[in-house]
Amino acid sequence: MESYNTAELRALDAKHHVHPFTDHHDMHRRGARIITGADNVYIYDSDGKKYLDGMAGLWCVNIGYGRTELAEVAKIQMEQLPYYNSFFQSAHVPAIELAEILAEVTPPQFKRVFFGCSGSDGNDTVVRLVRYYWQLNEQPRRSVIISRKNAYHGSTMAGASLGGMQAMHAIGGMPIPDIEHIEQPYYYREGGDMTPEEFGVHAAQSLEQKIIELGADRVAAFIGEPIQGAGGVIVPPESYWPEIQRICKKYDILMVADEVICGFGRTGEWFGSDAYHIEADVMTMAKGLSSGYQPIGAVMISDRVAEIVDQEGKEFTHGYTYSGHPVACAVALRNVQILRDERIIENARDNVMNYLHRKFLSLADHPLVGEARAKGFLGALELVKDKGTKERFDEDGAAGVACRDACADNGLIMRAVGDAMIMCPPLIISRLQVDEMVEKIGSSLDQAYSSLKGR
Ligand code: PXG
Repeated sequence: MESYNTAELRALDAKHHVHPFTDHHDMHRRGARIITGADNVYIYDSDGKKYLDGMAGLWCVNIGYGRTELAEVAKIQMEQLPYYNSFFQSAHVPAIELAEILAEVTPPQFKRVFFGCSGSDGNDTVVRLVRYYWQLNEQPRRSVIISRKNAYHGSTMAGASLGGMQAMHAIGGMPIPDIEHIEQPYYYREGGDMTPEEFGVHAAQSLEQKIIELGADRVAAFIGEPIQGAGGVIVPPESYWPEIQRICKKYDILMVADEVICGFGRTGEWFGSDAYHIEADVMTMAKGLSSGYQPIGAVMISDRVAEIVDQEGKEFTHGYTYSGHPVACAVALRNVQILRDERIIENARDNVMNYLHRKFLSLADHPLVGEARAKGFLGALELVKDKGTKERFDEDGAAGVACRDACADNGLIMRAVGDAMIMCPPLIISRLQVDEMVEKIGSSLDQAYSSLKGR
């Protein structure tokens, strides 16, 4: 194994490298974790320490690490055609083939796709696309897009504006005009005395209230993640999406499913839209599209919305240099073929998912855990001081950080969202590896619990 000088790498990192969403002072005081290799569900740092990656990278490495076929197709594609664009009436084979397979694996209303490089630029595409759609339909006043508080749709101006993260808006100039936010279906914290089913309908009805307040003739689209990921794995009650769907249909509003996390098997189905029977008009995808092996995103366009490309003499004035990048497309194509041909999603759902749920949900017995919830290969633990009152530890996020750090010490990567601990492992995780993950979470909870009690 190659050896690294961790101290030197950390010093260089501190000197030159600006990280996303990072408190640099804190990171450099502790020393950045420098990841140097990965295989299957494990990653390795520069000191040779092994971690089970309970976050699949950043919610993306669905097929797991170490699939050398993906490296091979990248090499072959780079040698043959490393770059060409798809502007000005040109195309290339990887983009054409990827578009075809995406039409096959996505819900039946989708036959067209627009490529980008990430989920964020995909949602910028969405904003422009749905507004353009209504312009073509001679309803240009329909420009408002309704999203939800605590949603995450990316970090570009449009993505962060669609997102409902107050800290991101606080930087200024956000949200951009004509973006509105409604309630989220967060039952544990906001359900009050309602049953989950009552609350699901109630939360969805804040969409109808907002439409009435704005006037339906102003509303272009609603956008939502089938399950909010970065917001803390908010699994909606089963009554939520049918009510959202009913409202969108009633007011003729486009439904946009942000499948950046939920897509490509995360929920146990190919798409979150399949899991919740959402009939989306537009779908944003990234992450699992290439399992993170290449940066690529895509926006699926339904037959209804396809008039934006089907009108003669009209042009959707939008595109990126790397829209449909041949290497990224070739790698994504092979990734989707592997998911399909090896039946990775179906095997994960049929052989591991229920076992994972049983094990993970049993963590609810721990004194620190107010609620454990899971759907597909996503899960969250709400950490509380008092299970009965749901009271948090004094400093918001303290329990999450304590537990996340204990996990890392124990060789497990988990993400803390405030006081929720998140898991999102590669879909190839085995039952044995589930045991290992849940055991490590259990001992990390014990350690976090004793350190928090001692404060
Ligand atoms: N939509 C959703 C639902 C996402 O989760 C994006 C869009 C933006 O994708 P890109 O590829 O531009 O990052 C995301 C990304 C976190 C975290 O801390 C989550 C994301 C990205 C970075 C961090 O949980 N999700």
